[in-house]
Amino acid sequence: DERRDVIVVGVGGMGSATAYHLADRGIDVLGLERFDIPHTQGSSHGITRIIRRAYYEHPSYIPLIERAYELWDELAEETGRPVIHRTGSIDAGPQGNVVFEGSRRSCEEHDIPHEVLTGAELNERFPGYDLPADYRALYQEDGGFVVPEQSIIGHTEQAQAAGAEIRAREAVQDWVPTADGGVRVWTDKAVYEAERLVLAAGAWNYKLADALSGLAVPERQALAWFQPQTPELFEPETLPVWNIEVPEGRFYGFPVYDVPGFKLGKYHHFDETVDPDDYDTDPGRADEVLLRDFTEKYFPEAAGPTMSLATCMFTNTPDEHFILDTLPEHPQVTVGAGFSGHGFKFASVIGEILADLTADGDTDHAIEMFRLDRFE
Ligand code: PYC
Repeated sequence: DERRDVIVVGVGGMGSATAYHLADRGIDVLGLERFDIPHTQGSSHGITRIIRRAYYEHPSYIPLIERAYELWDELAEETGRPVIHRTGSIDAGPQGNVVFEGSRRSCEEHDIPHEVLTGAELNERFPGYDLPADYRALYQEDGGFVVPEQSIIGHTEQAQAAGAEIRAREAVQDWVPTADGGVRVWTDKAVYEAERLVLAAGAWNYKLADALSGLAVPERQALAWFQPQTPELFEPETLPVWNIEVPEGRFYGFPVYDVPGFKLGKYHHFDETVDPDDYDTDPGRADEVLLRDFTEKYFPEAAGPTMSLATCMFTNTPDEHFILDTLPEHPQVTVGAGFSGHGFKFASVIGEILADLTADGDTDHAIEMFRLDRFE
């Protein structure tokens, strides 16, 4: 095989966007995906991912989310695919809680329009919710969800249209730097060479870079979809996406879309660190019970029969902020890793950032917070 400009490892949420942005700049890209495009083995399946401008995790994410929204709208327009839906977002919890207070801080610092509601006001305005009356909720009208499978397909189509070659069912096994500053990559089917390498392999990234050891740790998650008893309260028009902290933990969820059920999950579910090649991918009774108990208490009209269950993975960093950088020992290798359960909404802009780091060695986006040297 001839030498490529760039090989992208992993053509999921982040890799497909990166392949698109590189190819769009006229760069010769080979994208390698070990499963299918799209697939359900990693972190980019399950039909819906929250997108929100109210960013309780840190105000530094706001400039990135603004660009992510622009790029999602462009992708929707250029491909005709329904990749983004606006429902409004709710970030709520007991008074003083970080989900509410952090969201309010990010909105205030960045002049993002928002409304503050009590739990009682929230329950009245959006009657699918049944939160304690004295909770605090922040409503932000631009919140909603992105559709991971559609965006992977859309970015892949766009990448291919711009000349990228994408190969699925081909697993990268190893890579080495070459004497001339490039890389050699072994898969289960072939050996390739390239000037640069992008690691966008999600939960598998730590197996491809020693520098990520202990810094991008996969964790098993579970999702449930329950049939609402009062469907009209749980439609995209009537139920904003939500992040809510309660004494049982931090949960998140969505109106009914595509799968016929109200979808929810709990952050860090059972705190189970896993090997992505060897863990229990089958959802079980304990997963279902945890999510049903929460639903019965806080969204009682949604707690009808189970429609679907699934598992997926988070890949957590120690501070739960992303890793976006080149490898210190190997500047020809770019990494996008450790999205810690809140990355998909940014996939459109992560593709642009990883393309910048790969093509130019740097980016105009503010990514200081995401560099590897913060862990030193
Ligand atoms: O970032 O809003 C979010 C989110 C919801 C579930 C996991 N992450």
